[in-house]
Amino acid sequence: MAPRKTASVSSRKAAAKTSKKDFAGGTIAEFSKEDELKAYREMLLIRRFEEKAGQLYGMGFIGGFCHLYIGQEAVVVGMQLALKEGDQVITGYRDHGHMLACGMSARGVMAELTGRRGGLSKGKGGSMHMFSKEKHFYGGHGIVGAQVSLGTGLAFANRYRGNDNVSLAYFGDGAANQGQVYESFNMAALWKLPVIYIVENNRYAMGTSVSRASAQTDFSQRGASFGIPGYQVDGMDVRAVKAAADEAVEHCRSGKGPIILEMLTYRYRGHSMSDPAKYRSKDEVQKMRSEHDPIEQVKARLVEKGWASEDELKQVDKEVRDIVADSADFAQSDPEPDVAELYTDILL
Ligand SMILES: Cc1ncc(C[n+]2csc(CCOP(=O)(O)OP(=O)(O)O)c2C)c(N)n1
Ligand SMILES: [Mg+2]
Repeated sequence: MAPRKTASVSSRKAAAKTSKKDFAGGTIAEFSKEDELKAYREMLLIRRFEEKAGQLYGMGFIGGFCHLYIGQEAVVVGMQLALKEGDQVITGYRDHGHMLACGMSARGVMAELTGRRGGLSKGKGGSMHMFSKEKHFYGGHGIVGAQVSLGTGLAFANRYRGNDNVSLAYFGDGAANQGQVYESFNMAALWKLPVIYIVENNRYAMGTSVSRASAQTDFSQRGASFGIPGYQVDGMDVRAVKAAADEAVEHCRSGKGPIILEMLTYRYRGHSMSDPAKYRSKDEVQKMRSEHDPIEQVKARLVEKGWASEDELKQVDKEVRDIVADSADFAQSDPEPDVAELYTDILL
């Protein structure tokens, strides 16, 4: 993956045009049978978990907001494959996939969605506010763009402590227009902080398409004026994400400062559960699903190479469904937090 030139505006525009058109990718990582199976299982877990969360929401078990990650699974799964113990992850409110990819339990996430005691924030945070110190997951943030400054702070802490951990700050195409993103870019570049900025460009911010909201739609180049390199990545292909992640992690660990990865991805569901999705056609969604689905791509490769039969993959699906069903049962039967919990975990 060669760095894209950042010198000329016209070359940037040309590059953006080509890669946006068809997800024409950069490097593709070589995946062994084990890699493919692992990616398949992890992406499927997120997909099935989100489908179940959607159902529970519809049944009235989940209050407040709930933003599903369906369609974007390859991004977190591919990135996570490049990390080592101690690397940190932070994101916005579309966060269930990130938590599962970090190894947080399906039970803990689902029970938080239903506001139960066994939830990762003891049932007091809900969908947008979950954390795990143990898994180095720092939320779960409802304020668009806030996680970018916080993720930069995590990188600062790593630098200050002299370890070689990196932090991953995920944010959306809409969040990329927030002012604090650029204040963070400036500091990260100035102090060469080990942070990977991952723009999950799913083409919409609520109901507003990227082209309606952004003057410069090639988000990989948003750090150009700070000298931060950036790449566009096929965020629907877990191998492309892994390849980009490997290079980005190496860049940060070796002290070269921040880097931006723009993931070209797509969300199949509405912005949140109450989105009628009138801003795009059903055909657009269907086309993405049938031509670019991240899970179907892995499945097709596994079958084509003879690495797994349809039956073996059905068995994986069953195991994943069992984990999700167990989490849903737990999330409905676990008690709500005690009223006294209203007075704990708060700063006065
Ligand atoms: C500071 C702030 N402004 C506005 C909102 C309302 N809001 C919530 S999500 C959202 C869109 C963000 O879209 P994007 O960054 O593309 O992320 P996506 O939902 O596509 O994952 C907006 C404007 C908010 N939560 N915080
Ligand atoms: Mg978006």
